[in-house]
Amino acid sequence: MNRAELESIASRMAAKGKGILAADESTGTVAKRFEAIGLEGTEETRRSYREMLFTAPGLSDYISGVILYDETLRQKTKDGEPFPVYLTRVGILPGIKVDTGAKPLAGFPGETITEGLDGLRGRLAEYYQLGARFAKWRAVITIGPATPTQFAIEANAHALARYAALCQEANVVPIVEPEVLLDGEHTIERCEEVTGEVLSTVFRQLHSHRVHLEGMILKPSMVIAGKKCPNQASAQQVAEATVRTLKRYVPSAVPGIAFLSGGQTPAQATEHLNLMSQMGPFPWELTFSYARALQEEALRAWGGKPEGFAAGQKAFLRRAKLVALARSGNYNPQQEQEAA
Ligand code: 5MM
Repeated sequence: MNRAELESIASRMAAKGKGILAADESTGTVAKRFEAIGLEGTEETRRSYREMLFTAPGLSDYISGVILYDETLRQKTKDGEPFPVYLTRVGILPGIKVDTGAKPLAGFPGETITEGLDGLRGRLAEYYQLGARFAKWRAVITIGPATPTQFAIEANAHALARYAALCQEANVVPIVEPEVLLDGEHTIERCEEVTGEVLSTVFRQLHSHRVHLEGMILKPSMVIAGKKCPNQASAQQVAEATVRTLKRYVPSAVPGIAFLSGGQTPAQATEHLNLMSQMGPFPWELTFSYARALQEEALRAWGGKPEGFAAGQKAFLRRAKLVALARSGNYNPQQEQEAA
């Protein structure tokens, strides 16, 4: 493990004024996203969609790193340049999703365990050769009447920590993503309680696995009421509860916290981040690692058509700019009305 290299990559990922684009949707998830615009997911449609995003002019003003999927890491621009080589050339760090998905946890109905540890050491070595400098692993925690169980939290935290240790051994910065789903009827108070328990367990496991905290990024969900909860919290309440929870459970040695958007609308995810940024300074950089909130508008504007390429890039850059402003606390919700 080269601690200096890990720390330098982690601080570039969390660079001020920028954030991370999560474009690591697996084939099945892309198919679901493309369905919304009536497009079939093929290797070529996935490639051209990613090319539209990655080659948006000036993207590196807002984006420090992009999380790729295995297939995408091996694909090329239409000019024949491998995506990780292109991204590196324009000043954006390429990363790679290395988990193989959340699968049912045997004996624990309604809960999942994320798989992908077998063979991970070898895959990380290859990914590093292909240009990846950071990785991502997502654990999924579901809030329900009888979940999450302590066992599921512990099992997922253990897997996250094993993954993180293997990444650092390969000089790859781990993004540690324990997502508490916003699906369900739970209140914001229940989400705060569960998120606290999850973060506390994750950092205990990271410590036990000797993970170098200065060389990792945490990717948490925000503390938010379940989608079906009749009492939806205000944006201010979400920001306060999230910051309070992070202050309680995330060690100050962690250089960056990059939120996932989790199904919030682009405007909500932007506003929440903005409010939190205004509550700083914090011991860690507070930033974003959004997939849906950054891509939703771009996907629709692109529409899967070659003639939609420029419109897709325009919509994408507009949202990336707004989220980057929010990351510095300089976003104004009125900007939602303005065009790119
Ligand atoms: C929670 O999902 C991650 C962040 O995305 P959102 O901002 O949309 O919540 C995201 O990186 C996710 O892990 C990828 O989209 C990959 O998902 P799949 O389901 O394909 O592994």
